[in-house]
Amino acid sequence: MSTIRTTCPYCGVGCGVLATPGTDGSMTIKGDPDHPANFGRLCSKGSALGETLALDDRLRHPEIGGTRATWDTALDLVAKRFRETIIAHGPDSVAFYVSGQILTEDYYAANKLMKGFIGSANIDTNSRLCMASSVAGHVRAFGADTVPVCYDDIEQADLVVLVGSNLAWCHPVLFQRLEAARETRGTKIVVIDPRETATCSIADLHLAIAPGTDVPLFNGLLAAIAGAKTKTKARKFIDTHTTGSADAFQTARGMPIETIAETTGLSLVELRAFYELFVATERTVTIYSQGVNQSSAGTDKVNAIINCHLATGRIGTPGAGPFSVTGQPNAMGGREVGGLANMLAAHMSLTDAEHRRIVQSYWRSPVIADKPGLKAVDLFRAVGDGRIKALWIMATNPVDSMPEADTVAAALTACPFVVVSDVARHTDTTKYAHVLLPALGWGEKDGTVTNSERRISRQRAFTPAPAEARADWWQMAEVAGRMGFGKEFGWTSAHEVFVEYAGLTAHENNGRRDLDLGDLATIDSAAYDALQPVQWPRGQQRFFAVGDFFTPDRKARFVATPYRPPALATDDTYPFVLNTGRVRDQWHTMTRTGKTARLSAHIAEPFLEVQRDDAARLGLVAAGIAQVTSRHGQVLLRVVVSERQRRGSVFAPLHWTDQFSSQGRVDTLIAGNVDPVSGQPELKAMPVAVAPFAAQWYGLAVSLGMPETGGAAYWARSRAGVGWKVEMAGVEAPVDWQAHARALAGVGDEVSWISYHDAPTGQFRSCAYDGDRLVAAFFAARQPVAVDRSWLTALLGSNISEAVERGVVLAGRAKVSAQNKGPIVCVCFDVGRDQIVESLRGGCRTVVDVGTSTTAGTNCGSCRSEIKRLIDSTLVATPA
Ligand SMILES: Nc1nc2c(c(=O)[nH]1)N[C@H]1C(S)=C(S)[C@@H](COP(=O)(O)OP(=O)(O)OC[C@H]3O[C@@H](n4cnc5c(=O)[nH]c(N)nc54)[C@H](O)[C@@H]3O)O[C@H]1N2
Ligand SMILES: Nc1nc2c(c(=O)[nH]1)N[C@H]1C(S)=C(S)[C@@H](COP(=O)(O)OP(=O)(O)OC[C@H]3O[C@@H](n4cnc5c(=O)[nH]c(N)nc54)[C@H](O)[C@@H]3O)O[C@H]1N2
Ligand code: SF4
Ligand SMILES: [Mo]
Repeated sequence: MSTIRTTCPYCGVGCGVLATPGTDGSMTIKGDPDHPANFGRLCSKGSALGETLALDDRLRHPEIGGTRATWDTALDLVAKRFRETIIAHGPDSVAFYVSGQILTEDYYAANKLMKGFIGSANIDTNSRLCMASSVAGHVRAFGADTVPVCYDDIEQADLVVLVGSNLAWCHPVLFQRLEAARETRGTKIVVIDPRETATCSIADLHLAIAPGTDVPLFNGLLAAIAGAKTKTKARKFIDTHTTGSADAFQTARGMPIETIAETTGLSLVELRAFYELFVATERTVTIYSQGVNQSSAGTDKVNAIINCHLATGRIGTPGAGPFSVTGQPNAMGGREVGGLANMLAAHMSLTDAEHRRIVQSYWRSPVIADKPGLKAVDLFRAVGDGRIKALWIMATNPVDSMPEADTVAAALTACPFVVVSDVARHTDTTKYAHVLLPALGWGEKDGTVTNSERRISRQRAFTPAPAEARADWWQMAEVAGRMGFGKEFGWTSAHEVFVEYAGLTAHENNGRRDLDLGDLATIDSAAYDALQPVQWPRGQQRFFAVGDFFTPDRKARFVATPYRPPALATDDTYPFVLNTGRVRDQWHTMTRTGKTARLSAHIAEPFLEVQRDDAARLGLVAAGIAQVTSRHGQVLLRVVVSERQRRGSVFAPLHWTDQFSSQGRVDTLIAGNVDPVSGQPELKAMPVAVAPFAAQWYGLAVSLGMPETGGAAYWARSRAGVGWKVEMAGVEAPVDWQAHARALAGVGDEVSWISYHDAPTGQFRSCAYDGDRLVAAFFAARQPVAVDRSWLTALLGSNISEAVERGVVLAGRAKVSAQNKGPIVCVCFDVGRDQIVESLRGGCRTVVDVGTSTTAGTNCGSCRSEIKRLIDSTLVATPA
């Protein structure tokens, strides 16, 4: 088989991928040098895609009530239960909850079935947790959900402002493009984020803003712009192409700069430095992401940013504009088809009678939804209180990713009928399904996705589907057919769905709507298969340089944005603000990235990052365990003490689930407070209490088999080397350590154990050998176990015959320091922190030096910002 061109299934950068199957069943993954998103680059997650294709824990067959069923039986049951529920309780008693990770074709099918045939708008998506505030802000300002800029602009800008975006970890290839542009043109970079993130490694200015205070910061900027000697170009843009500036300026001027400083926690010097830089730099791009969107003032934050671009006329020209980067691979495609509960389809509005007529006539549908459906948080509340009685969840894991996650789980328990379409058999959501439908995964499915810059790319199949897995659009179409709508859902291929969708975007359009894919509506199946990445609108990279917005008067709207603090304030009981987000090498709920040892080597546990003084005051020790509680729930997380947090703020990743940890689901803590315009929940500012967890013992187990967790209060399991690793902490120590070690390891009784036990100090160590081969090891202590994890996992599965060496392993100490890698920084070449620090001691001074000496950072480049940070901290500590 030859090389297949496809698109990465992770983030919204939408990198082109070349997949080449080997004769041994392996898959070689490379960046596509011809794809205009990445020009051959891939980040750590993209590079490791070949390792996530293993079929273990795939959902292979439909199941009803946990028992294997045929597709016919399962689909009949879904159709029957949905139909019966609608007949008895009306169309609004059913709902779909879908995802920015399904393809445009899947999304189109789901949206068409719900809004045009069932006749309800109760279809919402995880994009509600992700892009809803950007969508709402765009619609308020531009009259449509239009992204005005493209990736080239990042390279052509002289100033890039990153607001609530950890681009280095979350859009790594865009970060690399920015980094490269900065090398050549000296781009200034400002990062606005309460935390010091990896992205700050290239920042000229980092504004460690108080959580949730972006609106006053940007209001202050707007006032500074208004007060600056007005440039005629900007004045002309405001006068000709916008309305509402007076109101917005007045609101912006309402807060004196001293109050802004106090509110944001920034100094006057910092504020002025930022404002002067912005005012002076014509070519400015403002990139923003979840620090903006996931807020109870998310839509205002978006408009406060857009206001500053309108006021300077910096929009739609090379190197200038507000840029909301999308999270998921098809977040943009979902917005295009209209997958949100408050949209209709193809950038048309539910509340516009003319739009409804256009869509209904095209769909030839019996009904058309005429009012917005329930948005995610309300949707699950309606499931919980019985208003929604049948729910179909597709390609998302709400039991982990929704706020008030335990309430979501309870709602699913109470719901009479839950269907889940997924690729994984075991997730925290599949547990609650009455019917499980196996979906095609990446590399098996076929269709299109749209990236952050409106570029449509093909995902192509290059490997056969496991067992009976079928495409998501096919599942939707089959159920539609069985509900009696077969005529309008008779597609036989993704191509047929795509051209129908493209036709809708062009239907009665005549230039009135931004989204028009008319020229793709007639492509044949061969042209669809060969489709090159295309940006819309065709032949135009940008929007709005000369105004012509999608509002009735074709003018953009300034929106006055008075400051509202986060929905919940801290108090004596819950004195810390919990911020949540992503780590470099994991993707959301880890159903795919958690399968690879390489991606798990970077960060293998759910953690809480705490500022040093806060940690000292709370009695938290580095690598100890913290108990974090809120009004909604409780979690246990590994403590990371750092200088990179603000005082009073703590950070935890969203990724860990019950599949990988004992109590790592951070969304159990978070209240479902939403932005009043977008309905997007506040996921970055939850008051919590933090206390040390009184662990009496800590344990570390590695094993070739999947180790048990032995009932420890805290555990986190990950792939490691050729096997597994479990970290543990507990209150009551096991009575018989040796029996405990055996029970954990899961490697059978045939192995021989070498152990060391020092009861008075609570030290227990034990290694299991099968002949010469190290097959498991268990270390326990009263303090966090101090063993180099990467050294130990590298030994797992290898032959160790010398008594001396076995003694070294049992002692948990690497023999020579060169073997000590420390925590892995570069996952491509398995280079650890200690090796990098060693190379710095050996004279390396730059990221390039370190790369030459250790190979770290020379493949995907995702770790270069961390290497930079190590250089900064190490060289300051040990000057040459
Ligand atoms: N590695 C990896 N990459 C991913 C993903 C993944 O799971 N893993 N997921 C993808 C998806 S779906 C998305 S949506 C994107 C998200 O990409 P990002 O939005 O870049 O990622 P997050 O870590 O969620 O949050 C960004 C930053 O917002 C900051 N922040 C918190 N509160 C505030 C505030 O009040 N103001 C400001 N200015 N900043 C604040 C946080 O400290 C955090 O560093 O990433 C995509 N890329
Ligand atoms: N606290 C907190 N919570 C958050 C966030 C945060 O920053 N903080 N971020 C929010 C954001 S921005 C997002 S996007 C969400 C993400 O949250 P989720 O969408 O819940 O996370 P995923 O793990 O991506 O879930 C995708 C599911 O679909 C399955 N899947 C993968 N491919 C396919 C396919 O082709 N078809 C089907 N049917 N299934 C498939 C996967 O196995 C997995 O179970 O989390 C949100 N929740
Ligand atoms: S930046 Fe990384 S995760 Fe995002 S699309 Fe590119 S390779 Fe995939
Ligand atoms: Mo997202």
